[in-house]
Amino acid sequence: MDVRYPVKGLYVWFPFGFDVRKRTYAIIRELLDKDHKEALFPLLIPETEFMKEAEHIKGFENEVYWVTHGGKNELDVKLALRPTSETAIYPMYKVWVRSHADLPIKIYQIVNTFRYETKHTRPLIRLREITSFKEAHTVHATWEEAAKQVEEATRIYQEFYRRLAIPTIVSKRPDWDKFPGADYTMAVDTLMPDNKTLQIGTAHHLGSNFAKTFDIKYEDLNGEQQYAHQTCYGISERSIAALISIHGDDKGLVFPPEVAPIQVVVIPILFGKSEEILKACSDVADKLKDKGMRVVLDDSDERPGAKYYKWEMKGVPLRVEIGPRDLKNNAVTIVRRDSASKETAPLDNIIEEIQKRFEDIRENLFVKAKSSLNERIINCGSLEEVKEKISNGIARIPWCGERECGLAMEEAVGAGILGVPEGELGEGAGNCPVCNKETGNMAIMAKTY
Ligand code: A5A
Ligand code: ZN
Repeated sequence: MDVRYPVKGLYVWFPFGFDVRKRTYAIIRELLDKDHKEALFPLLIPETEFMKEAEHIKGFENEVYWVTHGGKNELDVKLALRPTSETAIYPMYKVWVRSHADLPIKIYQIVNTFRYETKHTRPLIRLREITSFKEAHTVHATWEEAAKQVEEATRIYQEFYRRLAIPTIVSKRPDWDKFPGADYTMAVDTLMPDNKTLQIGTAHHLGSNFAKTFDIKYEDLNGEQQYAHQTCYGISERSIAALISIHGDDKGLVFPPEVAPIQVVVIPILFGKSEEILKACSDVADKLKDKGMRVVLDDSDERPGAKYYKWEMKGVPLRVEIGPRDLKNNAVTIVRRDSASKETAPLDNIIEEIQKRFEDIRENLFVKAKSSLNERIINCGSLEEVKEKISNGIARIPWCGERECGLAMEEAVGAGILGVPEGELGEGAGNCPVCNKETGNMAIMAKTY
């Protein structure tokens, strides 16, 4: 991103970054399109709609940008730049939902949203214009169905992050940290290289809280009017922050092939006259391109070493070299960006050789990232221990689940409780460090972005 744009918290996508964004968002679109519909709602929300849901307003009022004028005229009704789109979408859902037969509705949009963030802004992670806000909004007949949808949303997000080779932890946020207006919030977090966690997705059960304020009702099978139940879930370009921070190394970017702007660079290793080698290189490049791969043939005059350096920095997953010896053996040399391994492969089988490595790279990146995450989950027996070790990763400690105890734990440690994670990570045995009650729940605590 170009960070020189003259408004705080707003950044420019360079074409290269935008390419990564496009490929990353193609994955989330692919996953959602299986049973959601994509739509597009307006950016401006009238104050009268925005102010309907009390909790929601409380949560967002300090973050809203207001449009107050049209030219020189003051507007009768101020317009909010959406910080998120509940209050833009739900007045329409009121009109769209009539009967149980209209349900469920599952719609998403990918838009920019604006939040006047007061915490330190930074590219991709905390923006005032979130440029790549993917938000889904669903409507259901019952609370239970909506709860199922929240589960489905976290499943979809985990699948999305798995495609990006990013390991995640799903947990239910403590009550004091849930989305304004929600019954509860499920969050997807990952651990960044600097040992702070990044919330890279959330799914909220809205109950019928918004249905009541926006009057979203359906006629049930008995002809009675019932309030609908809703969910919403979102991800942002934080997904790309995680992608580049978690896989990158000291040489620069490392991408899973699926989202790499360039997947293969072909480099001729020339010693003097080498028409033959150049020809072999351009044949290989063409062959791969025909298969739909994103390939660059670097036949520039730079030295091979300078070329390696340049394409490594850009995160190109595979480098194919052809030198005199390769040519003689009807082979190529393939170098992997993720592991630096160098192997010879038969030229005749080049497509399969490349495809096989693409899959290996994604797996290897995931395994590496996952073990790096696991190594930084620290089991703690006391709050002193949490405080001492939290700068090394995620601290795991028993918690009875009571609000008072949780708040006291956060206060004592100077870091947040992410929640009680799903699965084994959230299960254990011990005593709450505040009230000393026995509990089977393990909470995770971390410094967060
Ligand atoms: N309507 C729901 C989906 C919503 O707004 N949820 S949310 O507030 O939790 O935002 C969804 C996700 O967007 C968050 O989990 C976080 O990953 C990301 N996000 C929130 N604020 C952001 C900001 N200022 N910059 C970048 N990403 C942000
Ligand atoms: Zn307790």
